[in-house]
Amino acid sequence: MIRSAVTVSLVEQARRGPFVFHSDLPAACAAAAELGFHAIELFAPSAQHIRQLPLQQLLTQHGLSLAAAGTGAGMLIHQLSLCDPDPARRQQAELFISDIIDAAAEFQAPAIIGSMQGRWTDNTDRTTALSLLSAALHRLGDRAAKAGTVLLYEPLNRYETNLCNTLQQGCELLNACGSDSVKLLADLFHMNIEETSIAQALLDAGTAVGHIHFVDSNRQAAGLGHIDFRPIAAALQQLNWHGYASAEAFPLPDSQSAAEHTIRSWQQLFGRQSA
Ligand code: LER
Ligand code: MN
Repeated sequence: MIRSAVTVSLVEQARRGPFVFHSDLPAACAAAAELGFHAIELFAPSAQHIRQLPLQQLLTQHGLSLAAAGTGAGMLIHQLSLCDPDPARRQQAELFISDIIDAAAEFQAPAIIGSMQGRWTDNTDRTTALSLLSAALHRLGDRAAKAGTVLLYEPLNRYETNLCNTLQQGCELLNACGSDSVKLLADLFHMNIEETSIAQALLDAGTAVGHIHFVDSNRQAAGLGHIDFRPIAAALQQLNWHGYASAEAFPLPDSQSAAEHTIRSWQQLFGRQSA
């Protein structure tokens, strides 16, 4: 079953970021439930922040699940990354992520590594950066497995990382990392920039894909850009894929409309498959 989720950011520094709902978690949960979403995906400043929220109460009240928790605040607020040339900074990055893995696991949800992967630079060459990332993913995958969940690793487009831009590169990294507990996050916005065929890339990656960022070419809600979602839905159906299609999109023209467009597209594409 492909379940629907919608993003909520509680990170002040990400106010202009691609999240459907911002700041007000109770209002976001109420709106998500009202529209029929199964879950929310949370982008929070830290694990400590997540633990201080009345998250369980809100999820229970609205019959929602937690689909995943992002870790990008570690980069956005603290400029941390898993391939920083400074070992102490790398350790801080790993600690920041492992705390979020544990906090999300309390809700049976995985953490996401996107921008926290970092990039290779003049100070860390590509091979070194990829091996640092691979080793960190292995340890963090173990951490997730111990907490009863998985870890999601997200290839990003070339303007956001120079490590892995495609699902194929993501699969190679996961093979090198050698942990069954790390899955790929397929973000359709990044894939629209990097893949030759989004549907074929999903078919090729198959069971390595654990989560989808369901969004259009212009990073607006699905249906508001020019991605043809029909071959993507057909590929997922062919794979008998199970997981969340989670709307990581700009709140355009506003949060409520972006959420409405998303759920309408989700119902047209996946509603029948998922009934
Ligand atoms: C960043 O562009 C992105 O897609 C996020 O999901 C990564 O944290
Ligand atoms: Mn994404």
